[in-house]
Formats: sequence, C-alpha cells, structure tokens
Amino acid sequence: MTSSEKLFERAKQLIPGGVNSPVRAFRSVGGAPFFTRSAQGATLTTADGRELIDFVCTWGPAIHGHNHPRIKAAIAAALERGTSFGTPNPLEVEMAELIVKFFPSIQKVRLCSSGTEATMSAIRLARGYTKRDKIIKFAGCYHGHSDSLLVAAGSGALTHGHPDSAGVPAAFAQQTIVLPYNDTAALQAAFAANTGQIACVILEPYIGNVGFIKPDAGYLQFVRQITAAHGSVLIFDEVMTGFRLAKGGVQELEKITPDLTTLGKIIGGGLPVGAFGGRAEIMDYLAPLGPVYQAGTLSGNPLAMAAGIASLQLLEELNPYARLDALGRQVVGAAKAAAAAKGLPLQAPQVGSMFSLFFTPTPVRDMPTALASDAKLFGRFFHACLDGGVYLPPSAYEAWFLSTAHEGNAVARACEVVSKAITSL
Ligand code: HOZ
Repeated sequence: MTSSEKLFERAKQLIPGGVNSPVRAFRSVGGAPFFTRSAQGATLTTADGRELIDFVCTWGPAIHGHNHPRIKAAIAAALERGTSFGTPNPLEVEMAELIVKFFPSIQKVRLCSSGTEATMSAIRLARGYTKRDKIIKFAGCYHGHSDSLLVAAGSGALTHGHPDSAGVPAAFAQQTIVLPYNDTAALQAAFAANTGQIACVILEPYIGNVGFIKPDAGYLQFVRQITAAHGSVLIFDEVMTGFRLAKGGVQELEKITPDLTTLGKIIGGGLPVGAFGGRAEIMDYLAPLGPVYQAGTLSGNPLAMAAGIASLQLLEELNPYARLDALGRQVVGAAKAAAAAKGLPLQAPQVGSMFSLFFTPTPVRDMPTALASDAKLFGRFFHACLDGGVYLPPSAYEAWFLSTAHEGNAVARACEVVSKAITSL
C-alpha cells in the first residue's frame, strides 16, 4: 500500500468519504485521491513522493503558484503580531481599500471567512433590502453550500449526483427559481410570472462550476438591464473569477456594474476568506447599521488579510493577465491539436487562466450541454494525465486553473502530457 492509500484508509474511518470537501474525492473519475505533503510553485508533492503539475491551484486561490515567498513572508510577519484579535484590525481596512480600488461597483465591503458565507450573506442582504423572498439562480452555477443555493447546483453537488441536496427544506427551495443559463427568454418569463417578488438574481458571470462556460454575446448585459428594470439586486458571484480573469473580475471584462459582488479565494492568498460588497445604499442594511444580521469570529482574520493583501499587491505589480492568457491558450491549443489529430470531438472554452475540456461535439453553453459531454472518457483522460504527472480537477464538471508559476517548464511538460493522454484515449 502506498502512503496515500494508507492515509485514505485511515481517513475513511473517521471522515465521511475520507475527504473534507467532496470535490477532492475521485469517485466520479474512479480510484482514490492522493494526499499532498507539500506544494511549491506549479507542483504538488504527494505523500508518496510524486511530483505533479497542478491544474487545480487549490481550486483558484494560487494564482501566483503555491507557497509564493512574498505571501509566505506576509503571513510570517502577521503571525508575529498574533493570529486573531476579535477586534477590528488595520489589515482589514487595507484589504477593503484594495477591493474597492479594483472593483468600482463595490463602494462598501464586508469580509467573512469563505465564499459560501459571502454568497449566503449577499442573498440575505438582497432579501432584506428589497423586502422580497424569491431569488433566481441558474442551473449549474454553484454558490457555496447554503440552503437556498443548493438547488440545481454545480461543482461537487453535481459531480456526485446531488445537484438538489438532501436536507434543504422544500419551503426554502421553493423560494429559489432555477433557470437555464444563457437563456434570455426564460429570464424574461420568470420576471413576468413573479413581478415584484424577485429579491435578486445571482450568477457566476462566467460559470466555473459545471466546467468553464462563457456567456453568449449580450447575455450579461440583458441580465443587468432586466434586474434593474424590476428593482431586483444583481449579484455577481466572482469568488472564482474575481482578481483571476482581470483585477476587476468579469465585470471589468464585460463592463457591467452589478449591485453586489461576492469574492473569496485569491483575496485570501490561500487562507480562508470571503467578502461581499457593492452599492453603499444596500451594504448599509447590514448590522450594526441596518437590520440584516451577519457576523463571524474570524472575519477579517489578520493572517488571511496579510496573505490576501500580498497576493493582490503582487497582481497589481505584475499585471500578469496577458501572460496567464497565453498559458491558457497554450494548454487548450495543445489539447485541441491532439483531439483534432485523433478525430475526437472536443470543446475547450477558455478565458485567461480558467478553462475546461469537454469531450463533446456540441458547443457547451449551459448545464445540459455540459452534461452531454462524455464524463467516462474524461475519467480515462484524467487518469492518463495523472499517470503522466499532471493533476487535473477530478471531475468533468470543474474548471482548470493556471498560475504564473506554470510558465516555462511546467506548461511545456503539461502540454506534452495532455496531448499524449488525448492520443491514448
Ligand atoms: N468552487 C470550488 C470547486 N468548484 C469549491 C471547492 C470545494 O468545494 O472544496
């Protein structure tokens, strides 16, 4: 038995499924997950001593690669001053200033400890502000694991066959209207059937949780226009895309001003964090100013703030987005060339350092077209890559992530492995 196998056996005795987040399990691709001993740059070192080029990047945060010296130094310096205060601390203010600087739609921001908290709180805030109960979400979008949002959810919920989670009271789920993404007529009909009742529309503007999916031209503009016309709060969930596809996220790329935005991942530099922010008039509904309650012992935690500030400062200094896009194109280009040579149908939507490979002849523009891709073939592809030393998200329905640390050898080697794996299918 390998060290990872032994650890997994021990974990399964005590931790449901042996993992602390279902996306880490290999159940949909087959086999057992490896355990990671350490990570540096673009590479994970497993408990078995294998080195793997990592296309998961801790599910998004590691845009500068793992264990970046500047982020490590910032955490070490913060550690000297203490790990948690339970009072306001100066780093929270610095973080808020950075977020507001790069996201012009955010006038005020509240920091919390995870993306789930951010989206859950943004929904409550939208309901409190509008005094309406119903919300609209889109099939395949994943906004964390709070009750109202675990309906037709993507990510691990979809991967493991529970897009409508058990344990969510029917009365809660009834308040969530689920629509197909990229379908303007469905959105129009939902507003017409629920006039004056929709508190908010929440979406991942570019979906990253049913694989990576881009909006049709004009779709996001339509969503902005119809929400404004109906007095509903538009929430962009940029937990994955914020600071990753551009400093100002998808809203910068698409030139759209949502009312609220949720953030996480990169703004914690690899430590637990979340944030939601937007128009001051809405944000001031939050306690202690307003009637919508939201709180957290570790919110604005000084270690997470220090790591996140270092990560954002690096982005500001390096402006790496063109470089990251070139890396994304390189991997997707290699995969497409190998698939074309083999006559294998492949869709590979990509923006910057986020992309997915779907084995299907049909362009992927929503959850049903993503689900029509060949997930079994993806499982074989996943294992061929893993055998070759490249770790992909262990699901056909997750986005891949790149970091600046992939430049050079890592990306060249990964392209070779991905191409060879496709050829072997
Ligand atoms: N959004 C992440 C994956 N799609 C979440 C990671 C997790 O659930 O652990």
